[in-house]
Amino acid sequence: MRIDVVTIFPAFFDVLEVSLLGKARATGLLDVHVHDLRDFAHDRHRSVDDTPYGGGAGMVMKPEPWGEALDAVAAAAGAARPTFVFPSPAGERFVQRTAREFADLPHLVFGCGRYEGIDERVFSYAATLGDVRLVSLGDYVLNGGEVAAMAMIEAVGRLVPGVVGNPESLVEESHEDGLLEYPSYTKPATWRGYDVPEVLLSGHHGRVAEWRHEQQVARTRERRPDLLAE
Ligand code: JEH
Repeated sequence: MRIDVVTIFPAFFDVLEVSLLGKARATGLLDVHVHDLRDFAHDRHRSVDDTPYGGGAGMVMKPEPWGEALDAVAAAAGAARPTFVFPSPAGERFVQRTAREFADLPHLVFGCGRYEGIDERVFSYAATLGDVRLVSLGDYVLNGGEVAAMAMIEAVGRLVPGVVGNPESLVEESHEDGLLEYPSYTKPATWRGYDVPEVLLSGHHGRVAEWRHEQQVARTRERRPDLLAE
């Protein structure tokens, strides 16, 4: 899978080298290219923002550098039409299903906005080059698209076959029952006065499975009742 990122803060993506995905990049499973939007701004100050038409607070990202940047990544990718992903507080929610969908695509381009966002015409233009998705990480306000793009790249990247070391853990995830996970323990059996639940030491696989499921339901009711409603 090829991933391009367009941003005014390329350094945000340096950590991709050290994370779980760093190895996948080294082996060529993930081909990630990060581009500085300012390289596509040609005025003396390499401006990427301007005041909003109609008034209002803050600045909006200018369309011209975005147009050039998107042309460049689309051309570099060749014939196939990429999927442009713009992290946005006004986007559809990014969920595990979205990650699975993106993991099946050959080419993702993440467009990271800053300020109050990107001139709306950029999304219309991108739609002439490929598919366009505006996607939100969640219902809270970030300062830009970079942190959201990073989370999405990690969620998508680990689903690409060969990227995650243990494919068994992915199989387990695909059998998700819509409940929170059960609690996990490892040695020692007693630590600072806290004991591992007796049932886990019992060797009764049936009782362990039953206990874990009860834990899942109880925690889901307590922490995420919205999941039980579905
Ligand atoms: C934020 C891309 C580009 C900040 C505020 C506003 C909210 C009401 N989950 C996410 N949160 N924020 C982003 C995101 C994702 N994905 C995100 C971005 C950009 C993604 C620039 N910014 C900063 C930014 C305007 N407010 C949005 N509104 C619903 C709370 C109030 C207005 C726009 C852009």
